[in-house]
Amino acid sequence: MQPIVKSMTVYPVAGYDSMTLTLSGCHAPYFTRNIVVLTDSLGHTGIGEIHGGEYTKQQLESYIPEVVGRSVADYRQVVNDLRKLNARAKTNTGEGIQSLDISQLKFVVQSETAVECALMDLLGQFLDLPVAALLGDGIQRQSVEFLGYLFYIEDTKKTDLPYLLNDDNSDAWGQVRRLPALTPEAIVKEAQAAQARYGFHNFKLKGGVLKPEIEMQTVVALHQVFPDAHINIDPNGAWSRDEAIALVNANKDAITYMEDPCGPENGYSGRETLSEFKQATHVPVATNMIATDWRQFQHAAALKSVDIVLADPHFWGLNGSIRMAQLLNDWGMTWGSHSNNHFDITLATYVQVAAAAPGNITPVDTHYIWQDGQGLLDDGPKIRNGQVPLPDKPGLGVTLNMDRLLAANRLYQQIDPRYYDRDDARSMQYLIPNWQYNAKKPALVR
Ligand code: GKR
Ligand code: MG
Repeated sequence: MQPIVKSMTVYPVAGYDSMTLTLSGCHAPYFTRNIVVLTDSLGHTGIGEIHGGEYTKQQLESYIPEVVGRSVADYRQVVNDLRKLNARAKTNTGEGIQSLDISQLKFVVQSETAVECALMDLLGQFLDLPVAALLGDGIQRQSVEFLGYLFYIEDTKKTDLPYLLNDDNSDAWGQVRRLPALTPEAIVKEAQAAQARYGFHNFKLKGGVLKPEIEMQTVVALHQVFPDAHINIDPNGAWSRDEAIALVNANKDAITYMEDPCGPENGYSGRETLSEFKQATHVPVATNMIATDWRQFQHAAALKSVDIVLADPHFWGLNGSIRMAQLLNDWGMTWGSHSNNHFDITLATYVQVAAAAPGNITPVDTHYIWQDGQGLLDDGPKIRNGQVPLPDKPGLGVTLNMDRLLAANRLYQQIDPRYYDRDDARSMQYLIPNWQYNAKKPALVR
C-alpha cells in the first residue's frame, strides 16, 4: 500500500546566535526557523526546515488541508498545488535580495520547499532510498564538502541582550565563536579554530562590514596562513564596481572567486555591474543575490554575470536546485548553495541535495558551525575533515529528536515576538545609535 500523509504540524523554533556582522547589521541573540513534521500511514515521520518568522509560518499552516490525506508518492503534484496557493508572486517586488534588504527575504524563501523536503523524506523511507537517489540523475557523490563560513563578530558586552557567552568551552571554536573578531588577526584565529574542529579546507568570509580595504587585508591574511585553501569573500554587493575591480585585481593571488562583490549602482543592476566586474578581473563570481529565480538567472546568464549559482534549496526547492545544478554543469558553470542560520535538518538536506548535484560543485555554505550544539536530530550530520558523508539510511537519513524540537519551540514562544522575523538593525543600534541599513555602506562604516 502506498503511504498517505496522516498529519502535518508546523513548529516555529528558535535557537541562539553569535553577534555576527553583515551588511544588513548584526545578528540578534536568537535566530528562528520553521520545522514541518509529517507523519504517514506507514508510521514514518518526514521533516523539513525553512526560514523563521510568522509570514512563513502562516503560509505553511495554510498548506495543511492541502497536504493531509495526499499520497506521498504523488508529492510533485502536492508541491505544485502548494505553489499555486502561495501568494508570494503577488507581493514580491521583483527586487529579490539584490541588495540584502532582509525585509525582502521572506518573498525569496519558498515555504513549500519545507513540505517538499518532508514528503521526499517520507518517500525515501517508503522506497528504502536516500533522498539524493530520488533527485535528478541520482547520487553523484558519497560525501559533500562544506566551507568554513567566517564572520566578523561584535562584542556582546556592548549590549544588554541575551547573547550566549561561555556556553561551550570544550575547544577553541566553542570559545571564539562568541568573542569579538574585528581584525585580520582575529579572523585568522577564528578560521584556525573552525578548521581544528571541523577540518575545513576552504573558507568564505562574510564582508560588507568594515572598509573594503580592511576586508581584503583579512582575505590576504587568511591566504597567508591557509595557502592551499580556496578563499572567497562576500560583501553582499556593498562594494562599488570600481572598488571591487581595483581590490580584486590587486589581490588576485589570495582570491579563488568573489561572491556578490558589487551590486546595483547608479541605475545599473547587479547583473550589469557583476558582468563588468568579471570582464575587468576575469575572477569567477558566485551569487545568491542576482539569480534567485529562473527569470533573473536568464538575464544573469545572458550577461555572463555569474559562474557559480548558489541555488539554495530553500529558495529553489530540492528538485529546482538540482535542475539548476544539471543546467550549470551542462553549460560549464558551477553549482553551490547559499545558507542562512539553520538547525541540523537543513544541514541534512544540503547533504542530500549536494550529493545529487552533478559535476564539479563548489563547497557548500553552512552557518551550522555557529549553531552547533543546538541540533534537533538524534543523529545530526557531523562535519569532519570539511565533509559530511551521505548517510547510509533512507530519506534524509536522520531521526528527529522530539524533545529537542519541543524545547526549541518553547524558546520561540518565550522570546520577545520582535525576534520572530529577522531584524539585524536592533542589535546594531547598540553599537551605532539610530543605525540604519544602507546597501552601499559597510555596516560599521557610518
Ligand atoms: O546570515 O547574515 C547572514 C548572511 O549574510 C546571510 O543573510 C546571507 O544571505 O549568507 C548569506 C549570503 O551568502 O549572502
Ligand atoms: Mg552570499
